[in-house]
Amino acid sequence: MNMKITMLLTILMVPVIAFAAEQKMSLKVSGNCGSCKKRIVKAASTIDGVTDASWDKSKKVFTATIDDGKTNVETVKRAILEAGYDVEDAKGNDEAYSKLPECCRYRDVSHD
Ligand SMILES: [Cu+2]
Repeated sequence: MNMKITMLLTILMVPVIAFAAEQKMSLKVSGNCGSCKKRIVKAASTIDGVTDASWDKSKKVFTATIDDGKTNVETVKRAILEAGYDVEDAKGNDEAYSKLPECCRYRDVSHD
């Protein structure tokens, strides 16, 4: 293939690669109930580039689709920690946790 065509194809491919950045993510996130779910989903959804955020109450698993041109898993994880919820091995923000309604304090009470 001649050099000019190769270069042209390379240039044309760049936007395709740049926009094909959506990826699924999942994290283990502690929580108790529907209110926890709302807080977790809200914390993640406020980040630009996060869509389809959800949290499975029985599995304690958070899932979302992220546009990795705009954000990343680490940013989402930090937002959920800030809301007071434990993510994977990291402990959620204590101050935010202490402000949760009593029924949502998953470290002390469980609805399972
Ligand atoms: Cu709750």
